[in-house]
Amino acid sequence: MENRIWDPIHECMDPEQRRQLQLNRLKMTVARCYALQAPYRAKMDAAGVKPEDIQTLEDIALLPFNTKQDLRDHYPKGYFAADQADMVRIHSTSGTTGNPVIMGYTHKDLDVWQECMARALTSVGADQTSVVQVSYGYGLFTGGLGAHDGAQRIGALVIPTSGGNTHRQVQLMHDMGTTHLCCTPSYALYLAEAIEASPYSLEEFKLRVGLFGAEAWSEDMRAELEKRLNIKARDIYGLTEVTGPSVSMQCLEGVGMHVQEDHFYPEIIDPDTLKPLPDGQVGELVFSTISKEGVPLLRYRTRDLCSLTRGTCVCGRTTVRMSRILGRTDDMLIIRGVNVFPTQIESALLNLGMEPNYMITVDRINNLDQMQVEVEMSDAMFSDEMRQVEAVENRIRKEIENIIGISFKLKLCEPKSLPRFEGKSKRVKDLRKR
Ligand code: DLL
Repeated sequence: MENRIWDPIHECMDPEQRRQLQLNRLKMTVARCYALQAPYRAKMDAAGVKPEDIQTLEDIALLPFNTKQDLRDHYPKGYFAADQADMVRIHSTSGTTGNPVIMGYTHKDLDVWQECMARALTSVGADQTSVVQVSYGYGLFTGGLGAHDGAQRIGALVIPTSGGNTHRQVQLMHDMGTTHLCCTPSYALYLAEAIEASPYSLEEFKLRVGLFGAEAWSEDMRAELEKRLNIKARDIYGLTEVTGPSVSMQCLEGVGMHVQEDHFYPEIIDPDTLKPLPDGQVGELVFSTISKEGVPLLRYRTRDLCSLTRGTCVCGRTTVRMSRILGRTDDMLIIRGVNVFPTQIESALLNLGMEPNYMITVDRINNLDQMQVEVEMSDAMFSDEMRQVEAVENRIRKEIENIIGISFKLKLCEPKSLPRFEGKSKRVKDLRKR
């Protein structure tokens, strides 16, 4: 596959020149937020910062943070910085509690987003000869429409399947010769299972690349999906509050995700002290949108944990790269004081050659945190003798314990008995939060 670049001027820009562009855009955004976003102006006033205090990129550290709670508190339109007449679309995140977050996009915002998604698709070898199947959900979730618009912009043939109806997905993928698949990694795994159970052999498909994101996944999962689907699996990141998919994306080189820095300015902070951390250190990712009109956000705390690396990539892009997301500060489970991420269980199961179909339940019994992990057996394991099942159980327990470092209750389940996910997976039940 050829290494192509959609927008060489911005993606391969001299970093010093880019910093100048970022500073100009940051200053404009700060002025816009101060003038038009009453809740943020109040925050800046409380912090004693005026727009003219921002003279260098480092001055960004003077600005107050924004959080999801701020957006919820000012639901639905408190952060809108453009007239509703100039907004052309909304997207929304549905939290489990409280108000959802509504983000409005102007024509220009959608244009920038489409450009970013066009960059992402081009970076994984897609062009107008490609067939892009969009199996992210369409609607208020940004995945479906975001990927769709970008694929259309590069002139690819788009198959807008959205999530679900897995048999039809497989049939269309086969019959239409899908080359690029966009969905969550957990749905990609489900599709791999469905292909294996279908009358078609993998060789009959034209699939070359998967652009997977919207949830945390491990390197082991990447290897598994590459093997099971005979593709290159690449990571794509984004969030509704900043824009949607393609805030950053992995190119075919597969080393980190290129941040679309001319539009989104990233920082890594220590989530406890809130102080900026140097490149290479893992901390909370914070984004400032520097070209948005509808709902610009300064120093938005994503809660996602990762690190940043600078330097020119083999592909030629000069943009800063972020590591895989290791987890979220708020989906990290703290069990008896130990930090556990669901992706660690995923890795453990894949290391054992098992499918990463699992559920985690955490509860507090007699003041003590208890974790149960349900793991699905394969057909072969299920039909084995009891003695062998015990041996398998011990192996699984040991592998998971080695990775997470705490004891837990393991429950083996029948093949295909645990839920499959068409969008973002939900593998944790934390009963302590009742
Ligand atoms: O998930 C946007 C998106 C759609 C990204 C399709 C990629 C592909 P939200 O629903 O607002 O937006 O959720 C954002 O999802 O803060 C991360 O915690 C998580 N997330 C998104 N992409 C990745 C990724 C979309 N590649 C939240 N790796 C973010 C890990 C991801 N986590």
